[in-house]
Amino acid sequence: MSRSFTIAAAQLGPIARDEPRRAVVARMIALLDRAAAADCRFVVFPEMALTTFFPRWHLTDPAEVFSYFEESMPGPETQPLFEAARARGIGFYLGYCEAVAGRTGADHLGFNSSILVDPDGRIVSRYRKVHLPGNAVPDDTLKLQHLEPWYFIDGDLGFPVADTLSGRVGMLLCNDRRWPEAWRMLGLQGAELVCLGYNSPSQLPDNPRQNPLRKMHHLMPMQAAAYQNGLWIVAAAKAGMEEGCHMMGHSCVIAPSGEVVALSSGDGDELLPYRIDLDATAEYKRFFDFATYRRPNAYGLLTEPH
Ligand code: CDV
Repeated sequence: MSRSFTIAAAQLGPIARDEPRRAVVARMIALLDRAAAADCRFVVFPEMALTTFFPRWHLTDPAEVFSYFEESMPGPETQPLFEAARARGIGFYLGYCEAVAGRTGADHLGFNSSILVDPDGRIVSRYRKVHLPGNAVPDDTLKLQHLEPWYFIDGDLGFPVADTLSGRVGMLLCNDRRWPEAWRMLGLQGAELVCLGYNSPSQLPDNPRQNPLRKMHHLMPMQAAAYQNGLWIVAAAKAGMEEGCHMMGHSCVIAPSGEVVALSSGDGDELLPYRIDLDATAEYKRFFDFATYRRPNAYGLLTEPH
């Protein structure tokens, strides 16, 4: 199978608090139609792609919190997405909230997860977000809450890499992209492509000095990570004004050179196809040649708690 193929970031515009899964899945299938027309083999959907980004609120009704989680994947409402992708011969990355059986209450009901589904419709890998940003307990004095450590359990699967799409493919979720350790864990396993979905507000009302830097702080760590680990990155946003919070778009494809080779232009549902060649990773992997040049003996602090 060729190691050169077309892949796409499938950016989603805002999802309303009361928007049913069925409607969101229909939007995703429309993006799959566009992906099929662009001859894509794989598409990357955002983090928490099936619902609104609820961790921006301190929700106290357990039933509402539970409604944002999936008890099975695929489940009755996501099965049509799997079928549509398989019928078109397209694999996908999907971010969603994974419920853990037996949990009750309004907090720690499960994981912020993603899966890789191959073009035959098989789930080949699962990731649970490691870097959960924001507050571990609600703080109603903040202008914008971000309660991932309150709603989710810390990811416990490490940083898996799957042999699929004729290469080695890893996954990350949103805030992970700002952590070099996450990328290195994937680079050390030979990842050639990393898929990442995100929900990032355009403005940080509690840290307004960072607002003009938001785009740079989004792209810069990924450009460095692509170059330093010799891998492709496809990152898909939830974009636009979602329930009063503007989510940054800027879905992108980043080459192993560190160059941003494709960037989304709008705030809505948008497909960003780009032809990648996994063999283009080789010259960068050769340059950094981890086995020869890394000095793990000098890096002890990296794995020590501080
Ligand atoms: N979903 C995220 O992980 N969002 C964070 C926010 C809190 C800044 C991000 O790193 O984009």
